[in-house]
Amino acid sequence: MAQERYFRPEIECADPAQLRKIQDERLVATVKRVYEKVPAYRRKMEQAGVKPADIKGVDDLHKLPFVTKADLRDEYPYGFLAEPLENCVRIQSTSGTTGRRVVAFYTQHDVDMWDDCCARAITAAGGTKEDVCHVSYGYGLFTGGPGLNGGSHKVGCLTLPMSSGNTDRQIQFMTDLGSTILCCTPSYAHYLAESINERGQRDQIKLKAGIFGAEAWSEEMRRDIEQKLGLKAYDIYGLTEIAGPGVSFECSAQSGMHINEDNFIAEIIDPNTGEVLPEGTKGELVFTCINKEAFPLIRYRTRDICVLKREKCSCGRTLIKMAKPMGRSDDMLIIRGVNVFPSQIETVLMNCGYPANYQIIVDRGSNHTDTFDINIEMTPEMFGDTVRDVASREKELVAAMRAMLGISPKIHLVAPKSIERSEGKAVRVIDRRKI
Ligand code: DLL
Repeated sequence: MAQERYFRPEIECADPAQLRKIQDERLVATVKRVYEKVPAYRRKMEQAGVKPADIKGVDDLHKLPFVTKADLRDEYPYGFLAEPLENCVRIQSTSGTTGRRVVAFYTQHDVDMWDDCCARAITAAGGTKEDVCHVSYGYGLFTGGPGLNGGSHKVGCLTLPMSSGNTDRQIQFMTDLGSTILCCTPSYAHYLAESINERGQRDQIKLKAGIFGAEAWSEEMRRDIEQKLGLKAYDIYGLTEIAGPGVSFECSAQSGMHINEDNFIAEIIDPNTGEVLPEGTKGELVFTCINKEAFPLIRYRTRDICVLKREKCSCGRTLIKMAKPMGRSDDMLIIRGVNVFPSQIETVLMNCGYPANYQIIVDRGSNHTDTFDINIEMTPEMFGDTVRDVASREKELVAAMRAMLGISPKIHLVAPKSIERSEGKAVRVIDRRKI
């Protein structure tokens, strides 16, 4: 690890008590600053009866009110801005598919801090200045492309700012320029893997690592991509409101993502009561930014359902780890009264040998009960099966889904490549009940 430029053992492998001291100091300073500079925070804190002097460190964090996506929308665009606009150098924004966009502001300090987080992630995936880092996350308002691009520059990799789409060009640059690290969503990595193998170009690619995130993906999907592309796949997590990718990142142990705790404090709460839950308990992830100037959100509710664990990692890092989020609490489907996460469906499909694409369709039937259908692509080998073989495969899948979910979907095996591919985050669920 000695020559890796963005491995920071004094932070990443620090004694937890030492890290806590940094967090205490930064939290106190941040709370004081937002109270003075952001009327929306002052109002919220006054309503909760808390003053900056009540916050002496992380132990007092629970006294502060939460910030939700609805708060950000109400205060759009400048309501949570903690710096004069003239000190800001960038915005990034959420896609706004479920309502008004959220705009996050960055000063140069904030961009540098975020790039450092992504540089740590690339370094943890084995990246050095010898690497060719192929960034196929979207560029623009989405944070994926700009974040990994900045991290790759800092590490000193040769950076290929590909953005998403145009699969032919992606594969051509990958082979011509010898890309060694691929950064994109896991669903796009899976699509690229299929395309590369179909074209018989697997032995022309030199990928050794993939940095995949921005959507929930299963362990089974990880193994499938690793095997198809001959690389080691690392998870990366983040969200626009907090920074973008690099809030947490996976290391060689591949057993959860280390949170950059010198910049972000993580908590797990009960999503119904808001009560803080002990480490190791499943609940909603909440983040507090302690090293940001322009948009330092405090106790931001992510809606992501997840578990935190602090353990000595084989990589040497002591930063707390978060498990793979199993989905957002607002992604959770309630079908005929049963809670269903798309990631559970993906696990069943991968275990049963269906590594291709799928889509879940929920609707309200004529008798007002929910209908629950899953379209699943067959592999090219299965496509030659007889009608009877297909029917028996569908029956097997219904049984496996019932065992995992407790309810039975209607399964439809469809032709390979017949479900539309996404170049960014995959669209796994169509819920027509809301329309
Ligand atoms: O997805 C930032 C990002 C870009 C992360 C590239 C990783 C790589 P948003 O578009 O604001 O930001 O979406 C944030 O995506 O709250 C999670 O629900 C989900 N998400 C992000 N990373 C992961 C992951 C970017 N590794 C929302 N696993 C988050 C599961 C993830 N879900």
